[in-house]
Amino acid sequence: MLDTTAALVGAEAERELIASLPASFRWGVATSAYQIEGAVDEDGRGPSIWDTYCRVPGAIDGGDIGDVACDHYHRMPEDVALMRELDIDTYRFSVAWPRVQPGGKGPVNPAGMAFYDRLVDELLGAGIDPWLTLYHWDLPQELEDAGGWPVRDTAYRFADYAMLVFDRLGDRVRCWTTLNEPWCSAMLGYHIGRQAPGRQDFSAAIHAAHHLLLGHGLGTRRIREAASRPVELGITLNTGHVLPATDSEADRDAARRADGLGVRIWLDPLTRGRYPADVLDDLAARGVHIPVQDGDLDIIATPFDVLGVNYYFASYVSGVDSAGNRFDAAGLPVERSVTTGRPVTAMNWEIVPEGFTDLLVRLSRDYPGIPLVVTENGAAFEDVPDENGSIDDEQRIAYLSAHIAAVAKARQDGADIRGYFVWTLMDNFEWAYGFAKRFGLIRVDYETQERTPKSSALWFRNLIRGVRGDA
Ligand code: IFM
Repeated sequence: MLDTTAALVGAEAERELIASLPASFRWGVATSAYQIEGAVDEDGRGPSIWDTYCRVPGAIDGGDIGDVACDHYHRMPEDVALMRELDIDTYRFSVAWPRVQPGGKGPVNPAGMAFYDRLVDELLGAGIDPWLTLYHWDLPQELEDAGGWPVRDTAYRFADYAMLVFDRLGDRVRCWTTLNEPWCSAMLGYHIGRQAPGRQDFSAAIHAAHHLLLGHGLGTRRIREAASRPVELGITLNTGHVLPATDSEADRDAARRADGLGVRIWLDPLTRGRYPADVLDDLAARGVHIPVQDGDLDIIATPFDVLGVNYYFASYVSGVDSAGNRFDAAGLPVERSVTTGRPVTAMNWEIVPEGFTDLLVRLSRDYPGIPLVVTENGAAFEDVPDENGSIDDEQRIAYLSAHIAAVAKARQDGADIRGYFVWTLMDNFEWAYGFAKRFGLIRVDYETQERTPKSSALWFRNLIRGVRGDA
């Protein structure tokens, strides 16, 4: 039900909730390769679907492109030193597949792999635990040219690539995430077309979803078999938290459908080895079938150790259009986003911290026995530097405080949550929104590449110290 009355619980209550987190709680920041690295033509890196998509006229706001981004490829030691100042214990980053295996198959590119080797050593030297994501959306272009994720072979290519990285870094990296937000890869990339590769084919998106899951399962199995020391394996989902705009049957059905494609089409096969019956029915009604082959669901349901949860907002859906129709011109059931009038971030995302609590509790209840880590949470705001260049980003601090408190509340309500990572370390390339949307704890001046910690960076460091008891 749409509810606009719930408000933030208030600073004092938030502080108490946050203080209830255990000293052992894992604290970190997250980034991804294409969003920060730059150096797209260096040391043998091949093109990815994002290099291609950014060159499509009109695809990226402001015509921005990730060729240089935060120049992290050349400034990595400086960036790790900044992380150290934050007192985080974990840094979640992704490996660029086209940097270590330029065409998506074949031998490793030693120069590209060497970058991640240096990064891992730099992190360990700084006392920071590396948390490695294998795939954060930058598919090698050659694999897209061969059909991309809608094609089954891509899942096998992904597992081979995962092993190349594991063989090199598995002696020092304990935490491995196979995929980041496969919903985005499948739905935004192949159905809605608002992310690379920018295709608009619903059936292709559903095939992509299955092959992403298959790639996850194959990669998880191979890493587990090869590991000679303990590893923590997982996947990160942006499950979203979708609520019906009203209690009407049409709105509840729209929310069920959205939840089907947002949450259950991923977590049911991952944890129960089957796709949800209602999702299969909905797809069949649209003439779409998941290309499951014998044994796939066993592979997909390979046990994993941690579910990464990325949360930014809750959404409300209606099952009727503004004229009250339940079907659109193409005969498809209506699923219309509805706003509630709450405050929004610069992304126009409504701020709903209590939705975070509900989501985490729901995930723990419906998919028990899997520890959760918040692998991304954060907000873009219009940061305004003062005359000295300082950024007093109170809105971001308020957002983070409310959401960390929401995590603590979910723990009190029984959810097994082990850590929280802010999205993101520093302002970076926000995909189709380009560089205009700033999520960072650290400001980046894209002209000079100067980094300036915002007030939120100091606030986050003090929060971590307080919870650890070493304030
Ligand atoms: O920047 C993205 C990130 O790459 C994936 N999760 C959401 C973030 C904010 O949009």
